[in-house]
Amino acid sequence: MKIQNSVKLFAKAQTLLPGGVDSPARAFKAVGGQPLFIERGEGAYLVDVDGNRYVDYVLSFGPLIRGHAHPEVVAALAQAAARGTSFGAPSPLEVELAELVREFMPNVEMIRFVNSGTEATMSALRLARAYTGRPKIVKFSGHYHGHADMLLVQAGSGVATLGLPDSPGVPKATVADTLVAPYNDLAAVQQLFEAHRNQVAAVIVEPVAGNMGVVLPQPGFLEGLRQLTAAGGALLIFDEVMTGFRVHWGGAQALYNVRPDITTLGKVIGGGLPVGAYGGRREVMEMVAPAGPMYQAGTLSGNPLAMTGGIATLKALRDEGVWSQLAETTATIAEGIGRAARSAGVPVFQTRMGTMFCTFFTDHPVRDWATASRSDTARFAHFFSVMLENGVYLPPSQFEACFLSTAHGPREIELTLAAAEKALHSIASGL
Ligand code: KE4
Repeated sequence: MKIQNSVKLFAKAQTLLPGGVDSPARAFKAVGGQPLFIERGEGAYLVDVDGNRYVDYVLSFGPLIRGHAHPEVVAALAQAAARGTSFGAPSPLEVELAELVREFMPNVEMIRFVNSGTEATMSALRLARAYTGRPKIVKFSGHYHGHADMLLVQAGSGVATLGLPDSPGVPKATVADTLVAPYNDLAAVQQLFEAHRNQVAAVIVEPVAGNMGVVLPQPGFLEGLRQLTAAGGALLIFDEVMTGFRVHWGGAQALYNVRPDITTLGKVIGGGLPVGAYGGRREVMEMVAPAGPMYQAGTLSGNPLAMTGGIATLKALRDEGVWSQLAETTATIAEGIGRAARSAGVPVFQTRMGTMFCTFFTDHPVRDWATASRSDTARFAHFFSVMLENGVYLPPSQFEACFLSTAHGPREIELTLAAAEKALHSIASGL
């Protein structure tokens, strides 16, 4: 595969951008080689600057559920841009997207749009602390909620991929109130509540974990968190930045029928434009300035382009036929990779939910960070590389999720499973 233009660009990028990228998750550090520079996206495909085409399962790490450059999304964005890109004043588009979100997620009675998932979770925690008057927050190891200081503790995604102990530059005082429990371990959360009685403002959870690979909640876990937080006077925050409109059209809260107090969103609700949001029960959200005293603001919050991208995307997801098609395609691909692994004699543990899936290179079930982190990352790197050589672009880490779009169809399934066959037999033969 010729990649000399990417090689030239990466050499130059490294003199201008730390590590040559604008997000560590793209750096290929865990899979070897170097990042490919992308010239354009087309439906289910990426095309790099050397003209190589790949079936794309990153989809910008989740946002592009309608695929790259969907004509309806592009046309809507072009029209919106021609009317002005940002007003520093409210626009009808914020109202329209807020109503659309509430149509899919009735628990989100009120919402505040921001510009990233990080801003959403950072603001949600400030809100929980303001509402409860308490200092502590509980998160789960291997969960990633963006890069706000107080959440960079035993985080997933790029932090886990790079094997960082956490991050320098985060003062101990800032994380003194961040408590960590293993995912799927209700007893551990109970112990934290007992050890810090009346101190816990909120539990924040990825209801389906997507930043240590895809790891599902054990039966009763989310319901247990709901009971524990209600009994302990704390708020339950579902970080659905990734799972929102991905594991189910109503998010994990619809799938598992658990009502969080606050939901954070991002990715799909911007259709590929920079966006985030936090929302939830009206009495909680009315703490947020200017309705209430908790301050949070943003120059481009709710900007017309991000709102338009979200509206053009969510409107297409109203059709339940879209969901059954997406879930069926996801299952076909995941099951096909599983069959190829079994026929090659390579042990894998596969997980999927809705339009997200993951192949762990391990011979035991994965239910938390401790079990996910025992995966054979060298085998994953080998799998990633052979898939890439055969025209399939996966997230460059064992600890990320693969995503589907409505643009992935029979041809993409065929290409993907043929590549998987080669990759898994290559692993088996030790090539
Ligand atoms: P952003 O600040 O990157 O928009 O969102 C942070 C965030 C919050 N919550 C969850 C559950 C998330 O998955 C994310 C971001 N996801 C990663 C993918 N693992 C973004 C990729 C990247 O950092 O480049």
